[in-house]
Amino acid sequence: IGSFFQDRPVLKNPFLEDALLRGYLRRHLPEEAAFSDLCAFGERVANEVDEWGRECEVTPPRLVYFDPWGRRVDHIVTSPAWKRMKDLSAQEGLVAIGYERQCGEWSRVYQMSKLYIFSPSSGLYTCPLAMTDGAAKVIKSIGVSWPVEEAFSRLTTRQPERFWTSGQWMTERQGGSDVASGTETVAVPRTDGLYKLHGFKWFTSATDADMTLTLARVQDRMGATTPGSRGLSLFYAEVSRGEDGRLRGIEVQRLKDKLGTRQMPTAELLLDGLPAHKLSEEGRGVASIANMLTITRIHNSVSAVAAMRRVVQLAGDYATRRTAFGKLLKDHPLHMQTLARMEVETRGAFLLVMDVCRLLGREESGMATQLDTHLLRLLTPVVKLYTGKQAVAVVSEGLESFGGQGYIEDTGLPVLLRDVQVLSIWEGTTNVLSLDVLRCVARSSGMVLRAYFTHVKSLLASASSVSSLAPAVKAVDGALSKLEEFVQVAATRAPSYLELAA
Ligand code: MFK
Ligand code: FAD
Repeated sequence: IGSFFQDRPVLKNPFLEDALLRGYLRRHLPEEAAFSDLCAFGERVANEVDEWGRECEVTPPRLVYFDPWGRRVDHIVTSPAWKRMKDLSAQEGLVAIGYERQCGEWSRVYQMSKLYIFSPSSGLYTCPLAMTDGAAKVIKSIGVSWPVEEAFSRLTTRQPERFWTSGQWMTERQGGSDVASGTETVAVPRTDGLYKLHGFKWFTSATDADMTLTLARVQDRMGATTPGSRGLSLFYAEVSRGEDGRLRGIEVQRLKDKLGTRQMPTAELLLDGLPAHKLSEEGRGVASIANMLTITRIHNSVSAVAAMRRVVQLAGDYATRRTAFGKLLKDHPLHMQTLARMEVETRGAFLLVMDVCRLLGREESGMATQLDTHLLRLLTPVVKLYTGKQAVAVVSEGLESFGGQGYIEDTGLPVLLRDVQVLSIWEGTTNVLSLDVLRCVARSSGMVLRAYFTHVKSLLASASSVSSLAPAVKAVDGALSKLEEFVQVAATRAPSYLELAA
């Protein structure tokens, strides 16, 4: 069988290995404690958690419909590693940090840095965490009071035994992008002020969640509902079991058979009288869940750039171990040019993502200027759509840098590609987010875009000594001169889309 065996690429502490992350945090993060925490967590990810992530992939969830005696139970069986991820997430404060605000306006940067280190090793546990964070954000924006104060405290706790995750059930068979037309689920008022939900949710991820936020149309006494966006309201429901062991008001129709994200259950759910509380005013469902979309889209972007960083790190390590044509890959200039291009894409994406996290932190700690608020609104869809696409390109290139081994399942590399493919689809596809950008530009009559380009121009001016930035300055000037034209395009295209949706 020959005597040569190739050394595998080694995952080292992803915090210590990431000079850009550490440099960025050194410049901004005031708390030394946060540094120590990230360093210790990076060690844990490399030495312990990464294995669990692999275990989640090779032991995917399965659905048990019936107990041995024929009773319907709809039990989603997940791996022990997936359960450990839940406890770890609480202990490490992966949601809590964003709400404890230990680092003031930089708390979101701290939290997202931790998730960035965690994400490629997390066995997709970042998905329930994103929705959990999004649900906490919605509750906070609506007001932490009955009936959701207990839920809020559980979503944001560091105690594993109290920690809850949340789902986000929006998509129905007719429409995931156009939820305004696509939502058929109805909410029937009960005499005690609660509602019963009836409908079918076509995609529900991390369905082992303890609660969910979802959209439905309130039925009047005649059983009629209001169509379109203005008929949608936001609901909070707990996922619980009755004394008979059955899920209350839910039947799990089946689990999806997916290209990737296989570590995590994604189910089709029949809502058959699910007890729920209405959280928004009637007809304000989409606007009320928008805060969740902002948070989950930022998490999505963090996961995208984290996957890029991981493949670059592993490819860099492999280049020091693999020999071709008599020298290590790292000594082949053409190979290193490929890795350098991946590195540049990753750095650009990282800085954009972190800037959005910074803006989120400023907004939440009351430090945001009007410009910050506009930038956060504009850049959230931009960063999500850009990094979602870019991650597929970079991770795909990254797999090639391992040659044939990049295509082999048990190296743990192909899963990286499978899992990034979803990042441009869920939480708003690229085109839908592009239209969201147009909507945002049109609604502010271009003010938000002008603010953005002016901001970029001032950043470029502060680095004017770098002559290679001259083309960028020219491009920004060009964009500013065409702004009025673009706003008109946005104003004509965005409303037609909006009318369509209504
Ligand atoms: C690893 C990380 C993983 C992350 C977790 C992933 C798990 C998977 C979870 C999912 O995929 S959940 C499903 C996600 N679904 C989407 O993202 C839906 C994509 N479609 C859109 O985003 C559409 O643009 C939208 C549904 C919002 C269109 O709905 P409408 O009702 O036709 O929109 P309309 O009428 O323009 O807006 C209604 C209100 O919401 C307006 O407020 P006002 O009434 O006060 O004017 C809008 O301004 C507001 N709004 C809409 N989008 C917003 C927003 N506000 C802030 N930010 C936004 N992005
Ligand atoms: P469609 O809306 O039918 O879109 C089809 C195509 O048309 C897309 O390319 C889209 O960009 C394009 N398109 C649509 N409208 C326009 C337009 N106006 N202009 C131009 N192009 C347009 N949803 C949840 O609610 N909760 C979950 O937990 C969840 N988990 C998911 C997990 C996975 C693994 C996947 C794959 C999806 C999940 N989803 C979930 C659903 C996801 O959010 C939707 O699939 C997504 O929003 C797209 O909706 P759709 O599938 O109905 O596609």
